[in-house]
Amino acid sequence: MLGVSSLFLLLLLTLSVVGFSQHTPKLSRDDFPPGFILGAGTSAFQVEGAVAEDGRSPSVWDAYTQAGKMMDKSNADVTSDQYHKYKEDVKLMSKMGLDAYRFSISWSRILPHGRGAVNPKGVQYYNNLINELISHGIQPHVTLYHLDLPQILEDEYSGWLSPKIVEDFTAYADVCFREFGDRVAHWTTLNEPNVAAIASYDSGFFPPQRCSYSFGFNCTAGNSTVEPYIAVHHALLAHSSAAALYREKYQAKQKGLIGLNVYSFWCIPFTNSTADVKATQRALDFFNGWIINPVVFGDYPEIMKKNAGSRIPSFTRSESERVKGSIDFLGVNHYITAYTQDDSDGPKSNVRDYNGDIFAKFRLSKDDSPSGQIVPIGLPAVPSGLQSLLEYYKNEYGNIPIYVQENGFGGPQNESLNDTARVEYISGYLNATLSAIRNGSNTKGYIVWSFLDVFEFLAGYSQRYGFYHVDFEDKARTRRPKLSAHWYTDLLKKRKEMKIEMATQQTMAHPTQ
Ligand code: IFM
Repeated sequence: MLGVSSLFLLLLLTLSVVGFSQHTPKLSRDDFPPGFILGAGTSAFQVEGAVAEDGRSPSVWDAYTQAGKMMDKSNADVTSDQYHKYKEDVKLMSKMGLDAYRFSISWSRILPHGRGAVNPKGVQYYNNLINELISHGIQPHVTLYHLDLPQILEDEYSGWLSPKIVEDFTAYADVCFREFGDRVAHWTTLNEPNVAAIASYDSGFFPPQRCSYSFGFNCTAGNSTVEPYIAVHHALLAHSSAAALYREKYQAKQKGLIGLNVYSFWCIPFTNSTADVKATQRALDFFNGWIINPVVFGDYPEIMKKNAGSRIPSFTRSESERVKGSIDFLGVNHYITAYTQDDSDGPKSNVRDYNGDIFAKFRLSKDDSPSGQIVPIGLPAVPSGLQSLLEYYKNEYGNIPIYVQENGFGGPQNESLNDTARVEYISGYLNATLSAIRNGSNTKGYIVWSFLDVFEFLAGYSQRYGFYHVDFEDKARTRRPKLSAHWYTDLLKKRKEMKIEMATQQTMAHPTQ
């Protein structure tokens, strides 16, 4: 029989979670395999601010935002100010019980000229951040490049369109491995090279805003029929060169892993017609296989080579050998499932951009009107899409280790702290991840986008993904936890209490049992 004091304790425990009992995670950390990483992430440009401090030079995103090109005219000059508030942020992460914080390094903070002289203050900042994380028991998962190319390299040789980027990226990676690799066990070379190429060189939404007049928006130069393919080609060569360097020079001593990230769409046929089923496979090859086939098999998917012909570069034999097997893990960013419909009978032209080469149309929901391209973010949430995607990667790519490096819910600018939609979203996708693992997927971690509200590349400050609300009007950039932060904390930390709570609820519901 329970004594009065134990009953009181149990009542207290029950009351302490009653605030989010509706959203109490059904999952607990114990459901995941031992060593499974649960974390949250951001990226340098989106979160640091301090864009002109301590020797940092501008990136292409500084030039773009400062020229007033964002729809909301915003820039990231201060954004969430993590450069000055990293200690406060790491405390919050630690209070949440995060296993890992995924962040990226700003290339132009480390190498203000893009290459050559290292900026000691830049190195100091990342040393401070990494040390702070480690002293709080949080693993740093580091991405070397998250869209923020030093502007100086764009001006000098057009950045990712030139093969010169390979050497400069490798030299930058070398500095990072040398300076931080003794404490970093998870390196990701590039974030979303597929979306970066489409957005920068096909539609021209992102800097350097290059596209053909007939395919993109407001570009003054570019060629959407070839440049997306060229940019990805150089990205893959840069990735594999940095990975080779890491493996030859650092891995044995530092014992870390190196991976590459891909923005991973899931596609399902709009109807079960053979044409739609084939179009769906085509879309998966174009979106995801574009990046993953080379690093697993050493070449682009056959359908890409067929449809793009001479517009997609070829790997030489030695390039192919270097690219093949150049990842220890795959980083997966997942937000979208699209219904995919064949479009091979539509009007065809010999002049096609990357999107046109897919011969497919997309809808985010069955009732949408079809579009020739899918936007990289959007609703509705389809958690089963992530499960299917992870299982597809298991089956198609030899069950490679995977970290889900981004998945999260974008709320409106005036989102309330009671972000129940985010709790539901993340809980659904975590359950989907777990189902994939139970079906044999080698998924090793799940990292929520984002730890706190940040500057969004497409939406500026009009969209919020964070566990922590940031007041961008307030000079202090005050952080306030949303419901989702409490919920994730519960999932991460309170498993014992959760079990007691469940036992209590049962006792209370069935007192005689
Ligand atoms: O904020 C972005 C991130 O930089 C890249 N992946 C998608 C996120 C949400 O839009």
